[in-house]
Amino acid sequence: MSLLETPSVPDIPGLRYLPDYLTAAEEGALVAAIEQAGWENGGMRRLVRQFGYRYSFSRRSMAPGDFREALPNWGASIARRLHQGNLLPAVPNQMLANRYLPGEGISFHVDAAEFNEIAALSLLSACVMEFRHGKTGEKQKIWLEPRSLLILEGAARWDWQHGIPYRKRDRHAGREQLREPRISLTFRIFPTE
Ligand SMILES: O=C(O)CCC(=O)C(=O)O
Repeated sequence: MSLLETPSVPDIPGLRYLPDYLTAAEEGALVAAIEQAGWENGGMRRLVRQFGYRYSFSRRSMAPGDFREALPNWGASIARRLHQGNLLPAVPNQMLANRYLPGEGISFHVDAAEFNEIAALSLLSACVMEFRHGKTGEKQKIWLEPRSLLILEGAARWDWQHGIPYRKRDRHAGREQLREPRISLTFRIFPTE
């Protein structure tokens, strides 16, 4: 394998990758529901829409008073499924949709400390997600396919930053893969007790 290719799943403790977590019909229904809910221009280089607790990107924090609305039914059923399938320790009460056009990404970051475990669904397009260890700088990559689920807990959640490079194509499986518009749906738990 060439050095430029993306290995399948990196060996990072606490990282779990579940391909085909959703059916194509479920993916289509989720995309339609998100598009109908509409997007916010949060001043970032991608569109977002938050549901449930609203994290303040400008304040970089969240507090109990930041609860706005229950998750809509279509999100609540995925949230329950994540908990019932033992993928998350509680039913997530925050959901963030991100919309990336080809060329857009998200800088390396560790999610806000107010949340604990994270689950992220990929919809519509594949892309590379990169991981960078906070202390050693070691880098790893994962190829996120549409309809897959990524779980980050433990070291993968706290010791490694994750990000999506700002570019229009990724190299995977020996060839250049053009990105399509991609939506991710991130489920997080804001402990309230
Ligand atoms: O788009 C993704 O899969 C990841 C999104 C993310 O890292 C975030 O919302 O903090």
